[in-house]
Amino acid sequence: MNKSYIVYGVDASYFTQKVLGFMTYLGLPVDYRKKTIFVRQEIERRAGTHLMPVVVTPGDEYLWDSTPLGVEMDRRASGPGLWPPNPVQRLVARVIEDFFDEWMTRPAVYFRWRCEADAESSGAALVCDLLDLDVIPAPDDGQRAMFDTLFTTLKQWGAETCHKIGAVDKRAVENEFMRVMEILSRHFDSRAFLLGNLPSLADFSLYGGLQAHFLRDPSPRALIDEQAPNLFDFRDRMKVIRAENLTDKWQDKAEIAPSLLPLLAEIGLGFVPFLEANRRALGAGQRELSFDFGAGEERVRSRKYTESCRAEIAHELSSLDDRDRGLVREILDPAGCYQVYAG
Ligand SMILES: N[C@@H](CCC(=O)N[C@@H](CS)C(=O)NCC(=O)O)C(=O)O
Repeated sequence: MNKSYIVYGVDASYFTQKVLGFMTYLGLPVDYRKKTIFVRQEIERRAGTHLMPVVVTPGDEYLWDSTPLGVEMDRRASGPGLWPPNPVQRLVARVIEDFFDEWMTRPAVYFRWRCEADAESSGAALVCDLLDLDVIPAPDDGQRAMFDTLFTTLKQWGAETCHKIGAVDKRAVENEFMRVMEILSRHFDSRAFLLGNLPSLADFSLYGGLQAHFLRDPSPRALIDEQAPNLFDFRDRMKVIRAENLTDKWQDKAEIAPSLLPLLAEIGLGFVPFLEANRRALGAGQRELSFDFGAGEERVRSRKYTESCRAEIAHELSSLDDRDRGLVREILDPAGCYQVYAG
């Protein structure tokens, strides 16, 4: 029996870096392998998904989906836990984690596939990982044709995906992205993590985005370097943090740092109205919806998975006692982020 957890993914993948980040933090033995086109079919057959990463447990179970994986791996590791113990902080952590997973993936795909320089560096590196190559094959190399074909396919996929998720207008995408990065950088002026005194799953979600995309792809990296430099330190801190070396324990506090409130306001501005519109569209059985992502109405695909994440958070909110729900309301309502989970 394999004693390690095999993680199949690629370096330039948001959720692969998120999962590698929290599994390493938790001290679980990880055997990271590239999900190349040569092993892909078998993994997808066993896991029942084409998405990555996929984790194969020492007991040969095939698991995927980073949020439930975080919960499961947390259960298997004896660490400080990936969620704050305080129900108010935990609920806010879930909202923020979901924002990174479901909304910040939009600029990630946008920069990677719509910005030429980013596609040529990180996009090409991703293709190398998929083909199990160390470098881009030279033009006269026998593997070059396969590289070119896959690269073209992925660029097309990226361009289509940007339209499906409403990440097309450069100004709208960059403006929202940079507002969020600047807020986070200011928050990390005085705090090491997003909530409380230890990293939560929300921190690993942000880490995954930075490590796989925003500090790897040249365009977002240059913007962050200029205007949100604390994110480099945050990424570096998260990369080496190990639960076993920590002397701190989670403090059971309902407190949310004032520097995090602008992030909640930002979530209330774009993501929450999308969650509401998406829910309405799905409720009416519509596969598409119209939404203004900052550059006028666009027709985009409705997203069932995103709605299921919203519903899970709503369920958690409904199971809080009246006092804690009231405290959550005091934090989320002024930001416009309460009703979407309360209804
Ligand atoms: N909800 C999943 C999302 C996984 C996901 O979207 N992975 C991306 C790579 S970062 C992927 O496989 N994309 C390929 C596709 O969308 O077809 C998770 O949290 O793990």
